[in-house]
Amino acid sequence: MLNKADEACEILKKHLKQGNIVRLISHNDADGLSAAGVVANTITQEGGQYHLTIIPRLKESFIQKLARDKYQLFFFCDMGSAYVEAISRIKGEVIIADHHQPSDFEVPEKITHVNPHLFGVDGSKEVSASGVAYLCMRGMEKQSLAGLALAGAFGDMQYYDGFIGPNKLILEEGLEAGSVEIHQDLKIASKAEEPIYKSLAYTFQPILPGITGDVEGSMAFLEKMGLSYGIKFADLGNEERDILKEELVRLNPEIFGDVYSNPHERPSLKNIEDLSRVLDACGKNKKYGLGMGICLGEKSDALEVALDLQRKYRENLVKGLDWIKREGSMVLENIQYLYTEDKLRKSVLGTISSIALSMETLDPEKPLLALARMDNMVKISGRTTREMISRGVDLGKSLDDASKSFGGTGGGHDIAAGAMIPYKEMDNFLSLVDEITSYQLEE
Ligand SMILES: [Mn+2]
Repeated sequence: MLNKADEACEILKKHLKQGNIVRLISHNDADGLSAAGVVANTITQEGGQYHLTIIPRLKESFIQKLARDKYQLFFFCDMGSAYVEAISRIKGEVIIADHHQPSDFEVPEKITHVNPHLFGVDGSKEVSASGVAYLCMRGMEKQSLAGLALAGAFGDMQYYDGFIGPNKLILEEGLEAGSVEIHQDLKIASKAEEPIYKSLAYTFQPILPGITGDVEGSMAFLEKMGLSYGIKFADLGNEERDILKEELVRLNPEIFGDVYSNPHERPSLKNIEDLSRVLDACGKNKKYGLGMGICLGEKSDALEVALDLQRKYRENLVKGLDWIKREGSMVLENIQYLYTEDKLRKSVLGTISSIALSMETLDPEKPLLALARMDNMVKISGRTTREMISRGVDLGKSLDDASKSFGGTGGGHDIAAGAMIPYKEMDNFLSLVDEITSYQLEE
């Protein structure tokens, strides 16, 4: 894979040398924004120019439009591997830096397809699109971008007891270059930014029972210890920190461990997981320009605006989790589902589904489909756990198969996938996914 990435690097260098504007297309989540950030930073540093579009998903119609454009180099991040056939109709040269399952279509010579799955590397665990993009820039010595590359890996939940595979290589290069540092600390969200009761309530990874997603629970926890909950973690004394650490570790030992930071970043973004969460909030709120501004280190009020956005987003998460706690899910034989037409709930549906499973607010042994009505269509986010995957569940496959049977589209990873189907087929769709899941569990 490194050789393929180097090929991509040579092609990019060639086009930059010729003064060509790079047509960059990427995905709207934390990984896609980080990937675009890695490529865009590189192009700028090398004195080149790019034209960037961030999109929620790649569509044939969009590729058709690109095929009429006169750029010499098209660069797809975090998407494209499943659309090689359509992309092959684009006139210029193409680089695809993706980590989703590729299609079988034979890749024509003008497309440089960099995807871990083509090289026996697991793209769902070992490297995300930002990492693949980083590997493509490696020939230009871009170790300063390793922190940004790892933010994407965090965003795609690839940190699981440490980084492995290419993610580990990126980490090591970042450590060596001083763009990434590791220290042992409490893994609390937005410690430098929020009062401590919010930091704790907004810590969704790892889960703190009774505190995560529960502002009042968090306040009560701190009061019991005699800690004032209104101040920031950074302003606690050493003794207070020790007491807090001890109590939190008792709730969940995973709360203390390796924390990754980028020493060159602004204070509220130094923690790489915090950076990935801010990007996630930008993506979920369709503020792609803002997210990119942060990746590019723009010195404007972008950061303040983004942090505000993140606050509102987190409030919505807490409200959404409260809704799940109150109402629970509808349970079928092998799966369970949530359904909503509420605008705020829709905006956080996929995320609160993941959290509700990991907090065991909902039964983690049943894959969860979260359905959001969009006029006469229904958008589905599917979530399950690593435990269920080891038992055979593959949501990417079941949502792909089931949605196609009812005139919809779908797909994704085994642990998290999505689909879009006509509203009138919703019940049929649910029973089919239920049935497919039962087969998956039997195999
Ligand atoms: Mn990704």
